[in-house]
Amino acid sequence: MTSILILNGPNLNMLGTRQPEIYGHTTLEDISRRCRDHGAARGISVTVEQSNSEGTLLDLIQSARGVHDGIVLNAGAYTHTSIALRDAISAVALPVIELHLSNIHARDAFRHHSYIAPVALGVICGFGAAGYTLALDALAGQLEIEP
Ligand code: CA2
Repeated sequence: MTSILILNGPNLNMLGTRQPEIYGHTTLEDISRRCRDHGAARGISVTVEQSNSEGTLLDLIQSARGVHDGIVLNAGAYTHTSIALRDAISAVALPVIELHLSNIHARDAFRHHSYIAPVALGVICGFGAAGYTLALDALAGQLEIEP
């Protein structure tokens, strides 16, 4: 069975509790359930993880090799700072979709640059929680799984 890891970075555990005008009302648990259901309907196993720690995110990316077929990564603010995450993605050699709930290009200038984007298969941003299932479908398309 195809397996996809959805990896969430710092502060995304607070989704649905604060700043709903930017990040919406949906909690990470809601998103996880939707993604697992979306995957199950397509014969894809979906694992959702979140960590506030850059080191744990690196460990999860490294451990994905041989276990998962692709990664949807919302690296949160580490997107704009972490060369280490970029190196881990390059090394793991799995298709990675960079995802953001908000349109990072319509926000602060420091959010316009991503260290991840050049090593990602593609980037989805600005569609809120719906972006996660869009990313799953995009990965499934790349992995040649029927929608
Ligand atoms: O739009 C996204 O998904 C971001 O990755 C979210 C990050 C931000 O640093 C990126 O530039 C764009 C921030 C996540 C913070 O999540 C919160 C959720 C609820 C309440 C407060 C913060």
